[in-house]
Amino acid sequence: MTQTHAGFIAIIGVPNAGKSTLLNGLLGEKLAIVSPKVQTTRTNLRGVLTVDNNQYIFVDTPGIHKARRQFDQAMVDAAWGALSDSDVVVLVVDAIKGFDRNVTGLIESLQKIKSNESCPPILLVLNKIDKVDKIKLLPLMAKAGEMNIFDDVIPLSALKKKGCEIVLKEVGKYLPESPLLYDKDTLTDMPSRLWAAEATRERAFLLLGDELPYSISVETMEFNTRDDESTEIIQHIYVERDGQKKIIVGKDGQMLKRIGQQAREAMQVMFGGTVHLFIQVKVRPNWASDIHHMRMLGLEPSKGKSR
Ligand SMILES: Nc1nc2c(ncn2[C@@H]2O[C@H](COP(=O)(O)OP(=O)(O)OP(=O)(O)O)[C@@H](O)[C@H]2O)c(=O)[nH]1
Ligand SMILES: [Mg+2]
Repeated sequence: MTQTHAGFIAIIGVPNAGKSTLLNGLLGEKLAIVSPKVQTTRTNLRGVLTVDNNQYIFVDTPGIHKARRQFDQAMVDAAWGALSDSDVVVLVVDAIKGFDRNVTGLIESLQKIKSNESCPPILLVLNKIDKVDKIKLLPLMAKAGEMNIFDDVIPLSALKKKGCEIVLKEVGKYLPESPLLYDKDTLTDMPSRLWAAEATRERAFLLLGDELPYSISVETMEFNTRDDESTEIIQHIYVERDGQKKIIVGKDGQMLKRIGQQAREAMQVMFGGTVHLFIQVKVRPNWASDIHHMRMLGLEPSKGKSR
C-alpha cells in the first residue's frame, strides 16, 4: 500500500499579519474571512488540502495580542492551543512592519516554548513582500536567521499567491506518516452555519467604521434547504448598545441591506445555488462574556493562563 502523510499545521502570528489570506492562498479557496482590521479571525479554522498522498490540515488562528476582554483572551488561548496540537508551526510576520514589539514578544514566547517543551518545527513566513523593497527584506531575513529558532524562512505574498507553493513543499517535509484524516476532497470541517455567520461578519467588518466590528457578533439561527433546493438562512447580528443597532441598520435600512446582499453573494458561491438570507439586528449587551456564545464559536472561556 502507498504510504500517506497527514498532519496539522498551525498558522500563527500577530493580528493582521495575513494568516487568513495565507490559508486561502494555500488552499486556493476563499475559506477564511479577511479584512484590513485587526482581530478579524475569532476562532481556529481548519482548512484541508490533499495533494497526492499528502494531507495538510492547516489551522488558521486568531491573532496573538495582549487581550483585554475575556473573549479576546479566549481567542488568544485558542491560537496557542493550535500550536501545541500541531506537527508544524507557520509563523506569519508582516514584512512591512518587520520585527516590531508585538512580533518580538511573540517570538520570545516561542523561544521559551522551544527551550522548555518539545516544540514542532517553526517556519517563518515573511508576508506582504509585494509591498516591500528587496533592500529591506534582506536584513529581515538575516535577523530571522540570527534568532536561531526558525527551521526555514520563506518570503512571500499571500495576497498575490506568490510563494505559497514553497510553503507546501517545506511543510510537506515534516508531515508525519499517517492515514489520511479527512476525505481527499474535504475543504474544512467548519459547519456551514458557522461559515455563513462568518461571511456576514466579514461584510460587516468591511462596510462598518473602525470600532463597531469589535462590538458585533453573528449567529446563524436557521439553515434550511427548501423544496426547490435553495437555502434559507436566518441570522442574528448581536450588538452591545442600541446606538450601534442604528448604525448597522443604517438610514432606511441601507447598511443592513448592503451587508446582507454581499454576504448572500459569498454564501451562494460557497454553497452553490440560491440563498435566501434574512438578518435581524439584536441588542445583547453581554454577548462577549456569554459562555454559550463563545462555545458556539468554538472558544473556551479563558482559565487565566497567558504567555
Ligand atoms: N499587500 C499585501 N497585503 C496583504 C497580504 N496578505 C494579507 N494582506 C492584507 O492584510 C490584511 C490582513 O489580512 P488577514 O489575512 O485578515 O490577516 P490575519 O493575520 O488573518 O488577521 P487577524 O485574523 O485579524 O489576526 C488584509 O487587508 C489583507 O488583504 C500580502 O501578501 N500583501
Ligand atoms: Mg485572520
